[in-house]
Amino acid sequence: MPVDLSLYLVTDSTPPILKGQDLCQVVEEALKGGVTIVQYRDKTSDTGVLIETAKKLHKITRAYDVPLLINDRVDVAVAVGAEGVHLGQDDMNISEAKKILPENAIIGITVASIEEAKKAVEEGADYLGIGTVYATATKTNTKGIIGTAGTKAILEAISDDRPVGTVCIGGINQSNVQRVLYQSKASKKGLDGVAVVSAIIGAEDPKEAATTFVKHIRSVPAFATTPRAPRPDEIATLIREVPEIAQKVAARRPLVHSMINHVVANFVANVTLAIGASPIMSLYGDEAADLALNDGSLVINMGTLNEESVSNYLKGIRAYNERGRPITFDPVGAAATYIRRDAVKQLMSGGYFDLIKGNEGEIRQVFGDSAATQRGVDSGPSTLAAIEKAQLVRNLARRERNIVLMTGAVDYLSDGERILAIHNGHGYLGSVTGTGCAVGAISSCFLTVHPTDKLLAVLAGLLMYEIAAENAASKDHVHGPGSFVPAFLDEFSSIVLFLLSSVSAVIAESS
Ligand code: 3NM
Ligand code: MG
Repeated sequence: MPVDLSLYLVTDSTPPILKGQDLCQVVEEALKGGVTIVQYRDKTSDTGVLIETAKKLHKITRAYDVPLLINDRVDVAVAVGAEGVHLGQDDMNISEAKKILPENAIIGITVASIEEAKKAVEEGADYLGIGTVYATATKTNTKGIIGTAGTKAILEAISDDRPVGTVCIGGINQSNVQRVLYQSKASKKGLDGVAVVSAIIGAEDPKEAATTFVKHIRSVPAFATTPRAPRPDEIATLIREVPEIAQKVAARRPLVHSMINHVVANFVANVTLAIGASPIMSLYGDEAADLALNDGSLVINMGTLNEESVSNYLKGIRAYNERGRPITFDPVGAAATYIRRDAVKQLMSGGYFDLIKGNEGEIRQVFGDSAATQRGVDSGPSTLAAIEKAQLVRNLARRERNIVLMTGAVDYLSDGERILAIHNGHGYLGSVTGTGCAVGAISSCFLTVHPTDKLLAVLAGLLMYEIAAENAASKDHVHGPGSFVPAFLDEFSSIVLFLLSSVSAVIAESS
């Protein structure tokens, strides 16, 4: 009978996580909430205590018809008649464990690399625990953080081998679980489930925590999208669809919540108004839950990072992911400093971004290219050839199952299937601060009104923006970046006014 790995609870006996609660009680609550398999993991207790606790746990798990596995200690599993074991790379190997355990015992093993995974599959493991996905306080002596990208690489490497179960482990919580499962499904073989310690064992209410996990695991994430294969006349078709999307923004006036740097906040708020949307500039994470109730989206722009920024952004990500509202991530200066590189890692593991937008250095850093460098937050000289840029945005979008926009003299946009190179814009955009950041806010508006084709949504916003810049730059009274800014805002809002008047014309015609 196949084992249901969808919500795999791993116990932890350390006092800080258990907060003085009784382990058996916590496990029973979690089972009530819908945990599908339990691993008793206790690295410190003596054998007598291990057996005694395992017996108690087994009585409980059996009442819920859920398998109990024992971490590491094959002897304890045999002594209590548990359904199986979970082995680490330094524990007894699979063939030795098989000699001791009953024939139908479940054997799982921790793997951190493709080599370990391949070997475990060959040796007959029933499932793999892939990790460490995200940094976690629960286990610090891990081999390394592999992220969703490393998880996906392992899944892909074993996809044509003998079928085995797969779960991932390390830092999985209610904010990132949907994203982790969703992104794993970009591989031929997606994950069967997630393994969780602290997000259930350490929860205020373990039953409720498990119930919420089950809800997230079973439902299609609100941000789910299917990249569209190019149609025969894709470019022309997309361009034809652009004005309608722009009209939708002007007609709906979505809210754009910008967690943005203080250098460009004023300019970005003005551009947001000019497009016909409502801006709110708030860096206060606790406000995000309320703001996410609106018809709107979030922009995270880490241009002026400080020691509180990341925790505020994470609150924002959680609130908007939970509501299924779009999030745009603008990793400003991502490669410039250690602090920023670390912030990118934390934010990328904090939830799902519908759009990642950045310059070449930033996108390379987010992709994990160690050669990425940045002197400051402005875009440095380009070092990639056009084809490499196109591949980079496509590969990142494919990996993250989202949209990636890499800005530059030519902008590259991809949803993992289609790749567009956009040549519009004007040199003045590069001489005024905030013009790149404003693209994040614009894109967010467009994602809000047109979630069904996110690539088209971002394209529509970008084209409108860059064509407004071209028109503004061609005005007689525009001589440089100073006179360009007001002309650009004028041009932008007059395009929007034009679109709005044609919306009412369409409504009038059809009524
Ligand atoms: N094994 P939490 S990470 C038990 O990488 C364990 O093999 C890991 O705890 C591995 O859900 C881990 O609290 C702890 O982050 C996971
Ligand atoms: Mg072990």
